[in-house]
Amino acid sequence: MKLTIIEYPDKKLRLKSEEVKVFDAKFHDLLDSMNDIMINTNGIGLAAIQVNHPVRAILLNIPNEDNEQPPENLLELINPVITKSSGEILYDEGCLSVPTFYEETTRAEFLTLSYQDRDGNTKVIETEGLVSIAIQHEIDHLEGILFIDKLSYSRRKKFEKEYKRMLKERKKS
Ligand code: Y12
Ligand code: CO
Repeated sequence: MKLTIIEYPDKKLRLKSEEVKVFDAKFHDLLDSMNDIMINTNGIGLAAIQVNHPVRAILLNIPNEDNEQPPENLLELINPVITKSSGEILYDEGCLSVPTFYEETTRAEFLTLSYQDRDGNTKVIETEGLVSIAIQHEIDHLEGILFIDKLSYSRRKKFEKEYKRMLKERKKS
């Protein structure tokens, strides 16, 4: 399946994603194609809405100590729900849909997450650190929320100016 990543300020990123109810070959093809584009664009997390599919599916592949993302480390989280969260952690977040921009964001450090796998089996995991950060970032996408929405008013204004300039420069080259 040919996919492209939607970038801010595309309004489609604001859609609320729908629950996945059918776990068929077409859905598996979407997940496989999402993984291809995530890895090929140096992403570590991707929500289906970022490739124009407003369904509650997210992928994560956090690089290991050697900065590799082996396929066995891929997490496919379908219809994820955070049932418990605690602690606080700060991280310089980036997003494939907001290229070139990074900003420190505060998230919960520890999560309990309920989700379904690609075949619809329900699972529960406990996460910490970067995995928790990535999960919260991606679940926000399912609600149409971007990490730039969490910026202060003045920081957001600065971001909008810099981002517009980046898009203009990119168009020229
Ligand atoms: C911690 C914080 C946020 C997440 C969400 C997932 N974010 C990403 O996967 C970000 C990827 C990213 C990749 C970039 O590299 C390229 O585009 C080649 C990038 O660089 C530029 O835009 C120039 C920015 C973001 C997970 C964990
Ligand atoms: Co993102």
